[in-house]
Amino acid sequence: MNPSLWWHNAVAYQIYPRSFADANGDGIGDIAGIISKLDYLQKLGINLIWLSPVFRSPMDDNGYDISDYYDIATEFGTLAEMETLIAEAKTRGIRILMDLVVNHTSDEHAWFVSARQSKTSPYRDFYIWRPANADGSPPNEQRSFFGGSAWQFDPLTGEYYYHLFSKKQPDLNWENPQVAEAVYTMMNWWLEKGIGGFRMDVIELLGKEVDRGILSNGPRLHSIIQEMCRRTYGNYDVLTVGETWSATPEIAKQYSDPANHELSMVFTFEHITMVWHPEHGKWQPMPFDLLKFKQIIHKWQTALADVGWNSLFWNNHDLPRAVSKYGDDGKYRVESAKMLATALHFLKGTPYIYQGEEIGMTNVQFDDIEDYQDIETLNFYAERVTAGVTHDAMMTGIHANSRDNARTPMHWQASPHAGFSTHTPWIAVNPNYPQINVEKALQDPNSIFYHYQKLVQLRKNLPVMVYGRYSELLAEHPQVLAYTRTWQNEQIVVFNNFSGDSVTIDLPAGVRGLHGQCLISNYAPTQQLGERLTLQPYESFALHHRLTTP
Ligand code: ISL
Ligand code: CA
Repeated sequence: MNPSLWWHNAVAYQIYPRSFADANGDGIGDIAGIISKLDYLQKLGINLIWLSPVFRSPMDDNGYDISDYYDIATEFGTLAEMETLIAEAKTRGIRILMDLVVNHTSDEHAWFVSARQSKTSPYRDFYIWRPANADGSPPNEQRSFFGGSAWQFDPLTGEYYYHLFSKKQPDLNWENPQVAEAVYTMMNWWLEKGIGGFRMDVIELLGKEVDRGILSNGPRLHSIIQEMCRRTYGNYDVLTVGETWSATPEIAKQYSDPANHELSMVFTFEHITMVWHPEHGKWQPMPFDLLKFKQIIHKWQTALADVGWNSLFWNNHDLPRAVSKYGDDGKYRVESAKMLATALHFLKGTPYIYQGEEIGMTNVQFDDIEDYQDIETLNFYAERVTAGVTHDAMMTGIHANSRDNARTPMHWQASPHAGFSTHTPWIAVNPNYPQINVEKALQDPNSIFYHYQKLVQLRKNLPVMVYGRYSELLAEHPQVLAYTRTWQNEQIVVFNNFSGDSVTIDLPAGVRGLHGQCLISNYAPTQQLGERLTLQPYESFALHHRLTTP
């Protein structure tokens, strides 16, 4: 493992610009709003921002539908403001990761506007077109991830185009080398502006073979990424993180082994999808099973121990809030949010904090489907209610897993609209903002915020937290996630009670009786272990000690 890579001990913070901070009072978050909060992020201690897309976009999918990669969405600001954001972040030691969305563009991108005009357009082959079947039906049965067919008939030229997401997000044709060239030019243009790297949207779809029904992990995928690396970010000291839903540990290793010159790391989702129904997916959630969760964490920590690198995250802009999904967002909200933070940040990899996680923001439960804004949520609601699923059953799934759980405005203050905006926001605020907000968190030395601040600081100062070998403890315990990290003669022992009960455990021989320094805890600090350990509801702590050489 090369210890000189700057992102090994970095901590990232994800911003969803539309929902973070609105500076000009139109109800929509913007770049000026982000700039105004950089001091806050510096105080948290993070040194990397993953910025969800801010590019010019008709916002069919809140910016994941890009109509101009070289400009900024009008509602978010200007290119000059984006440059100011990069510069202002830099003076605070913070780099910016841009969101690279190149599986598809918007249908309003100039390439697609030209492509759809005629079969002889120079951009026709930038996208994926197929003739209709003899009866006029689409080329095949493939479905879009947002519901409905993956094929959209375009009457101008009488052919279908392919879209894995909404019909306003036509897929680029990565079999056309001109697409790659155009994307490299764009990536280098941003790299020259001094960005810190790229988060790569659904990158695993780039090698797809539509006619054979191969979507993820297509045969050309890794050579596409290797060439992209060589032609663009490989020439800069930047971080790249790919979104890869179907990566196995072996595939993740392939992406993130530095010898392969592909990506710094990938986001994998096995710990997320484990509660999705095998057939009905996220709309029919299943109960959380800690033993299964522990096996998944263990599997990934072990598989990438020596080669490759993990990313660590509990939530993002597509996922429910961590404290609601894995903790208790009622009685033990503060305890369980801190426990989840500790459990994640002591693992090996680069942690990503999603906006609002650091104050323990929770899922939202709008009663009315009209209050939801997310295209995926709305499409599936319509599709399934038409197919006979009841409103109540759909709302249960939406409350658990709608992407809007992560997208309600950030809570800055107890004032109207949570201090996010002076105007009614584009999506309703979570009504619990008077209790849960940044202003309150900053005034309380025991807040979740300061717990995160401490974790971020510890990672910067403790090589054992970054490079230590991970080893599992109490593998069979159904309520407690525990592990050690060991580096040279230092060791950190971490215990996390994932339940609302107090739990007493018999400690294994290796940790019995040890004493050391309590690095962090969410109850009174524990410095000394006996033969047995009692953990309070959601209690967690990390103990740092030196190993005596045998
Ligand atoms: O959120 C999801 C899981 O249910 C997916 O539907 C999601 O769209 C998928 O994870 C891919 O996500 C990425 O690409 C999408 C965009 O809508 C997401 O926000 C983005 O993270 C299309 O660009
Ligand atoms: Ca605004």
